[in-house]
Amino acid sequence: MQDWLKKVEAAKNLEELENIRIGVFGKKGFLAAEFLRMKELDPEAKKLLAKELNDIKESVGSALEAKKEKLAAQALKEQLEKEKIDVTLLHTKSSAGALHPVLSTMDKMIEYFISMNFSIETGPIVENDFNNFEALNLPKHHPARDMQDTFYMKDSMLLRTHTSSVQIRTMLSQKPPIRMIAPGAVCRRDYDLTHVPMFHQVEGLVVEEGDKVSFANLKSLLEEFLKYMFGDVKVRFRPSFFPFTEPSAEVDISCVFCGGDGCRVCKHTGWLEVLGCGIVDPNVFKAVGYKNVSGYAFGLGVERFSMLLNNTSDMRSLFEGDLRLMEQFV
Ligand code: 2U9
Repeated sequence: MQDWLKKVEAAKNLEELENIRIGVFGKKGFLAAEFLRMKELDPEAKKLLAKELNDIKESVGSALEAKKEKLAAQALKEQLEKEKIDVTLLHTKSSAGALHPVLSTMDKMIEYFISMNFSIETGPIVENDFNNFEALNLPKHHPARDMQDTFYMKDSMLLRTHTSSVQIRTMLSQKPPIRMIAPGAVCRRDYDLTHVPMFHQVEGLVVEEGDKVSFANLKSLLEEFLKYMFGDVKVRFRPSFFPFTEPSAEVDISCVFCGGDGCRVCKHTGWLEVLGCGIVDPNVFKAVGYKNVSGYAFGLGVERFSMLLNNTSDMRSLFEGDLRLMEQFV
């Protein structure tokens, strides 16, 4: 036994200690062999050997445990010493941060509308059915409410699918005239080259008493806006349909990559669709209790603008946090 204890004491590292443990306690180790030998002994000798072996088992076992703790503490100390970092040392290479391209694009949009005397309104992302759908002339069972597009939560709450719910909230709490934009995050169940499940919109709404508001007002506002964002581009309005506006239009700009000649980005049409807009549907005003008013509204996806301004081909790359992409915007 003294031999084993000496060996344990002399072990210089955890590996040596483990070899000693296997030598004593292992399947082919000292104790196993001794217990096997016991079978051949007479009862008295057997008793003596059993006691001796149990003593060895106990004292060598606890010596191993104690030594293991000591060696582990020593190993940790050595490792900490070796990997020590002086956090007070000066870092020679510092890098500047920058706004995320979606945020800087949104800021530029907000700048334009502030200059046009619009107020900035915000609202919650978790919305109720009335503000997100019902009040916007999207009755129950309308296809745009499909489970495919909307993230539903419990108690008939949902993640807003557009920021139009902010316009509804604003109309419910203020009287006309209203001249507002609602920038913010929205959520839809979509994920591919040109869609991510959380993206950003800027929507606008102008409401005046009587019939002061015209499509011509809307058209000139958006033409100026698109020239502010993209420089010298051509702008065209195409008839379209939205449940919350009537009449409605989609707005295209001449392709910012080929100047209208046709390329892969504009699918050889020379045009890029960037906005939706229209005269507010009377059903929307009815839902919020507005009478004798007229208004126009528009909506756009900020990521799409950011991608066109910065030549980004995959929308998902904007949200992967890859520094090699982000460093290009410093
Ligand atoms: C109220 C009344 C009308 C907002 C509008 C669009 C047209 C539109 C899309 C652009 C790209 C959404 O992000 S996108 O997928 N939006 O085309 N949005 S009119 O109309 C409103 C909003 C609120 C009370």
